[in-house]
Amino acid sequence: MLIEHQHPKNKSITVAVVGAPNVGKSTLINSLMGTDLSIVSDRPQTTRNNFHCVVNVDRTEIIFVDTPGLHRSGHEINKRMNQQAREGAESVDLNLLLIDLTGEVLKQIVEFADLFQGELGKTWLVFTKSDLLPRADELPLTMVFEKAKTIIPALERFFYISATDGTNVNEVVGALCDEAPSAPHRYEEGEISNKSERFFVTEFIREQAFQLLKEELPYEVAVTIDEYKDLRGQDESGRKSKMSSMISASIHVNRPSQRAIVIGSGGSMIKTIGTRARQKIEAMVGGQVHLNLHVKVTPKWFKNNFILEEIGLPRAQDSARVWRQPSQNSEARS
Ligand SMILES: Nc1nc2c(ncn2[C@@H]2O[C@H](COP(=O)(O)OP(=O)(O)O)[C@@H](O)[C@H]2O)c(=O)[nH]1
Ligand SMILES: [Mg+2]
Repeated sequence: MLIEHQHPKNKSITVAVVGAPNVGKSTLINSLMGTDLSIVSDRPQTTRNNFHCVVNVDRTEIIFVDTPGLHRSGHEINKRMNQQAREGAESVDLNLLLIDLTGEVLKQIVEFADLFQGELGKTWLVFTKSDLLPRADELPLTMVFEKAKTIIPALERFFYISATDGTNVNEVVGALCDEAPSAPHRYEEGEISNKSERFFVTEFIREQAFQLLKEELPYEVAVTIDEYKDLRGQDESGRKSKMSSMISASIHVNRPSQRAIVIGSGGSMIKTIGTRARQKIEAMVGGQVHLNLHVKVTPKWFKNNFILEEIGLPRAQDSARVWRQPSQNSEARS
């Protein structure tokens, strides 16, 4: 029997979506997937981990790797996020380097080349947010692209798109399908990511906290799972459980004053975060979900290795806090 994902006509391509924070990487991926899997906000550094989002077009599997935006920062969490971005662009067939047309275009390209450090493989330049400019089609983008190639020689071609109104998005997808080599699919039908539902549950909770507390709470929120019971297909005393999952999660904040903000007066804010996150989780798992949220003050969680590992950010190459055995000399360690 022929297994569908090994059909001889199948093609598969893995594409890292890279660029500065806030250029629209996650928005583009969501619009291609037709579902809001990757969380989006109008503030930078929303995406913290790299992960796969799988789109199938006829017999072509396109595996998009969403990545955190590369940016300059000495903070431990940011170093780890940059590491995720660099690793996301490793061992892929192609990179889409997204550049925000509403910002300084060449500066973004120079900055990216500078921060990426490693060797960038085959890359296509994608100018984004064309809907925000009145005449994007009249911009001298070919000239900009030629200039960009002198900075990043791996650049092969360019597109300009709007993920919001769909301009040229199909052209990019078509080009990716043409580019895809013949290969068995890496994901089986119906699989959409390499990250677990558990991961997306924490993302959806963080997304609501971000969206609802824009002004008050900048980035100082992390979400961890305390308990996750998957009840799908389980019988309880002979009857099928109505509930799909029972989930307890903690929202970590840095300071007690932030805890009060997340809880809100009379618990109103945490209730809204919970309700909205639960609706997205229910859509994902396809059933009723019981979601229990706690707000914990975990001072400096963004430097805490335990929490960082828990939210999928292992140490980066340039991590500051490397545990060293006192008896070893530096040569033996390196
Ligand atoms: N007008 C417009 N806004 C966009 C477009 N793409 C993304 N955005 C907005 O830009 C912000 C950052 O998007 P996001 O996908 O989170 O960026 P990321 O950090 O690169 O993943 C959000 O407010 C998006 O709604 C676009 O094509 N047009
Ligand atoms: Mg993102």
